[in-house]
Amino acid sequence: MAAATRIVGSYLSPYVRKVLVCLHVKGIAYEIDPIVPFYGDDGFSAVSPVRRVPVLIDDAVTLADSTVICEYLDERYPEPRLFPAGAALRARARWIEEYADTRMGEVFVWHLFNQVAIRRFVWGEAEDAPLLKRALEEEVPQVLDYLESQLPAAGWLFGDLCVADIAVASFFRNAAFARVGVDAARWPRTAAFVARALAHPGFDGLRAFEELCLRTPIDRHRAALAAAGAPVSAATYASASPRRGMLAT
Ligand SMILES: N[C@@H](CCC(=O)N[C@@H](CS)C(=O)NCC(=O)O)C(=O)O
Repeated sequence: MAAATRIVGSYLSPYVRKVLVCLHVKGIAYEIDPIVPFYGDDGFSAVSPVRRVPVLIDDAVTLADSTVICEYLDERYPEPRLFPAGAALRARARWIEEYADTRMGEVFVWHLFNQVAIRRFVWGEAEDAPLLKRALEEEVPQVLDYLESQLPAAGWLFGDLCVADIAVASFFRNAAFARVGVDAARWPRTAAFVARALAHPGFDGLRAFEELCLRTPIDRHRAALAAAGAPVSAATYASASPRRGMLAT
C-alpha cells in the first residue's frame, strides 16, 4: 500500500532534505517523487505554483514550502517536537531556520551548487566564475562567521534536535556536493556541529540516495533510486525537458 504522505522533490535539494529529516524524526512513512524541479510538468505547476520543491501531498493538504510543511507536520504529528518550548526559543529557532532557508539558500544553492551542477547538467551552461569566486571568498566565510557565533559547542541549538538544526545542516550537504567544506581551525563549532548533524540517522540514511543522484543522469534518477530501494512513488510530475524557474533566487 502506498504511503499516505508524498514528497515531491529531489534528494539533492536542501529544502527537500530538511523535510525528509523531519519526517524521519517523527517516524512518518512517506513516498517520494524525486523530480528536479525544472523538469516538473503542468501537474507540478498546479501543485507548486512557483514551481519549487518540496511539495507535500497527503490526505488533507498540498503544501509547497519546506517551512510550512515542517510546521504542519509538527502540528499534525506532535511528538517528538520539531520546535523548542517557549516563545523566545521558538522564535529563535524560526529565525535560524529562516536564515538558513534564505541566506544559506542564496549562497549554498544559488551561488555554489547551482553554478557547479544545475547550470552545467540542466542548462548546459558554464558557471558564472566571478559569482562563484565571490561566494567562496566572501559569502561562505560570512555565513560561517555568523553560524560560529550561534551554534553550540555540543549538542543542538535549543536542547533536542529541532527544525533549526535540521535546516542549517541540510545546506552543508549541498556545500559538500560543490566540494566546499568547513575549516575546523577557523570555525570549530560549525565544523563539529555539521559533522554531528550529518551523522544523525535522519541525514545519514539519505546519503546513499543523494550520492546516487549525483552520479546518475537526471532522466534516470527515478529508476536508479527505485532500484536502490528508495520509496519512489508510482505517480510522477516528471517531464522530459526542463523549464526555467519562475523566481529570481
Ligand atoms: N522557500 C522554499 C524554497 C524552495 C526552493 O528554493 N527549492 C529549490 C530547490 S533547492 C527549487 O525548487 N528551485 C527551482 C526554481 O527555483 O525554479 C522552501 O523552503 O521550500
